[in-house]
Amino acid sequence: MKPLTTIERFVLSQQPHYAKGDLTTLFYDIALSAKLIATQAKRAAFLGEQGYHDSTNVQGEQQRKLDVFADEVFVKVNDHTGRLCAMISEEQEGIIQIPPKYGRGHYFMVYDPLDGSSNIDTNVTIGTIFGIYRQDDPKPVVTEADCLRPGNQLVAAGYIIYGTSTIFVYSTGKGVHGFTLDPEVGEFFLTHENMRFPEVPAYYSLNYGAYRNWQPNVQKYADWLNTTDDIRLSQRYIGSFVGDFHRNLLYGGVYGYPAETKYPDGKIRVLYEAAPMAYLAEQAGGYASNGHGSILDICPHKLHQRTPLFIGNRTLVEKAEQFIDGK
Ligand code: AFP
Repeated sequence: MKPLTTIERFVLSQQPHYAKGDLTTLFYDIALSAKLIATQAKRAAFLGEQGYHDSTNVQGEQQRKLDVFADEVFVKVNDHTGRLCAMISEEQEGIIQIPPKYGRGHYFMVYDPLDGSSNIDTNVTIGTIFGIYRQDDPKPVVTEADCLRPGNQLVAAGYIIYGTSTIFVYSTGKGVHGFTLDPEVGEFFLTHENMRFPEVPAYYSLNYGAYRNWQPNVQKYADWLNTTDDIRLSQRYIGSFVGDFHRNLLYGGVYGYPAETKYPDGKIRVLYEAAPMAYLAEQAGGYASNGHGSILDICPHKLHQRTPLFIGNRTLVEKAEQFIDGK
């Protein structure tokens, strides 16, 4: 039998000797949140937890019941641990302040509790994305100025994919590692150590239904992906960023969500979607761009700012930049 390494043990083993264990414990709490969300997603149909909630989020999107549940889980698991000073969620307009009675930690977390939520009721892959920043001197009230940071200041990022199994993928700047949940014992075990985009990519993932709404240079890039003899790629698009990214990380490829008529600034949010995934992509030997430059260099000027996004194998993302920006 191979050694069984749990996620906490692995995170701990990668920390410097002076670390106090806060980041390790934070990972434990994120893993717990993931287990709760995975369990609820599996039971949603018979618990009456599928379908829409009677609320809309800051983006004006009608929330699904599982969006609301996942967001509540993240808040309730993480707000009282003393590890965080604030949180920012896709589902909430403002900064989630940690109640003073719980004590403020030296990290703040950005997250999308349930990505790809239009897939929930069809039993298709969904995910959670998170990023962690350090806040060395947390004030009593954390402000937007404290939180609006570029992805190149992330100290950790990851995602959880809820598919045929639940997999937790993360990086603390020392490679990208994946852990699969054993649902019977409730533990994440190391299954994918040091994940890297394969050199030869297999897939491209863009929503070709939006082709007519893309700018001509994006259309030319999409045509190149379709027709080039340089490399033979197949098209796969789930409509769940986490799912598309995970497949492309394992087999090589590029995911793109360009600007389009409906989303002139792109659809993907900088702070809690694009930046954490860009951090993972670079740690796995890939790259993420808005078509002009690195996603990790974008310092958002508002919490829910969107961006066009191309992410995956560096060669394919740089090709997008060549078409879009003439680079
Ligand atoms: P939802 O969480 O609202 O389903 O959005 C998911 C997402 O942001 C991303 O995960 C998908 O790749 C993308 O939207 C799908 O959007 P289209 O349906 O426009 O292709």
